Amino acid sequence: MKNIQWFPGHMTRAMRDMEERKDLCDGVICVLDARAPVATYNKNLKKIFGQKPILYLLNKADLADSKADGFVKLIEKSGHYCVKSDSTNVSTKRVLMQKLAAITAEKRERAEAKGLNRTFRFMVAGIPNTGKSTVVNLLSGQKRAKTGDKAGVTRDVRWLKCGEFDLLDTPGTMPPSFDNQYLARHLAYIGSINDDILDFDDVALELLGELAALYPEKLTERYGITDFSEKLGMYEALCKRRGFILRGGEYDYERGAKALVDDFRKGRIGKICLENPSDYQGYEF
Ligand SMILES: Nc1nc2c(ncn2[C@@H]2O[C@H](COP(=O)(O)OP(=O)(O)O)[C@@H](O)[C@H]2O)c(=O)[nH]1
Ligand SMILES: [Mg+2]
Repeated sequence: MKNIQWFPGHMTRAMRDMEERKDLCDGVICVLDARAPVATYNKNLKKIFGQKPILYLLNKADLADSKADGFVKLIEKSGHYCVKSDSTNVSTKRVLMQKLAAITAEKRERAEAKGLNRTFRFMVAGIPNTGKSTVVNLLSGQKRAKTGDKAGVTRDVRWLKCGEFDLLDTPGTMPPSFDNQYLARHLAYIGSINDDILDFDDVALELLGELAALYPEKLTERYGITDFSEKLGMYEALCKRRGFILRGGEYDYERGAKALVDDFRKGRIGKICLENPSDYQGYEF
């Protein structure tokens, strides 16, 4: 598969804007994808956060299986707050607000002792398409921040009032280069990399390979795949099952690839975690 690299210019500006506003913030909400917590963790952002308290959200937890719980433990072990979240579900709001209140409780008490009633500020950061704007909208109770199921919807930083907190919605930012292409592919599967620069045939083949290793039974259930020995064979079985055959009898690989990736992103293959916490014991978030 071709190497994946994606670092558009607006991300450099976003990093600078975040750096400039960091000192105003009492903490950071760093949004990861529960299906790929390691791939969606951006070490470069951590440098911006410095010593601020970090609440990691393992977002889209509704699409992930119980392996995500192992990552909650790993992140807590690294000394940070962590919760699984489905930010499309209104009941998540209460859980997140409670967490933010707990993180700022000490500062609040100190302020109140001085007779001050101040607002606390959090920066909402993370790589593209993990759900940052959705989280901000959920907490503010308004559809103010534009969301969309693709990378690069938010282009500018923006403050939004969320009850007693002010949240800074930020554009997704990537590390300038991917030294681990296995993890970079996870970002392609979940839609964090602009689809326009991806070769979908490649993405589909690699995704099939990973799903066959992790969840063969789900591939059988959805696509009738039973022979996992070869990626191309699985790809063709999928096309056959879904009737993606061109005139002349050739497989319509393009439609097959789109259907697979779309099914994966929408959770139609089932609840999936591409990474295994047991492979990342001792990993520092
Ligand atoms: N299933 C599910 N979808 C989510 C969740 N959070 C966000 N989304 C969807 O993911 C897509 C990207 O969300 P957006 O907030 O624009 O991501 P951003 O690029 O990080 O700001 C949108 O289609 C959202 O509806 C979640 O917790 N669960
Ligand atoms: Mg956004």
